[in-house]
Amino acid sequence: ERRGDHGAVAAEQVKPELKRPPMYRVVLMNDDYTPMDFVVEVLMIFFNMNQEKATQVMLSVHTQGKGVCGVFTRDVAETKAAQVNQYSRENKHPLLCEVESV
Ligand code: TYC
Repeated sequence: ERRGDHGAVAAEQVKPELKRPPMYRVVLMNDDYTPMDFVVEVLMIFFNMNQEKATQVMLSVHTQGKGVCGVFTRDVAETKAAQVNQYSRENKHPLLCEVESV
């Protein structure tokens, strides 16, 4: 059966199965107070980066003002951003993580 073709009869009423869901960027915002080491730790814990990659991304956010931590489906992006913000508040840092659509 052809992809997205749910049979000849229904073919014109039924949408094809959409393979690519909308994607969302998880971005980290710079601030003047969160320690660099904490940001690196966050990137390693929540975005599975190694220390070298996490350091690169942290420094890019530090100099550019914001930076992309990863691109995910909506639920995953929202969950990661919420986890980062909760972890930052628990540790009394103002680090802000946001979600934006790609
Ligand atoms: N600007 C912070 C400092 O100088 C470091 C920092 C980097 C903070 C990235 C937030 O998303 C951030 N300590």
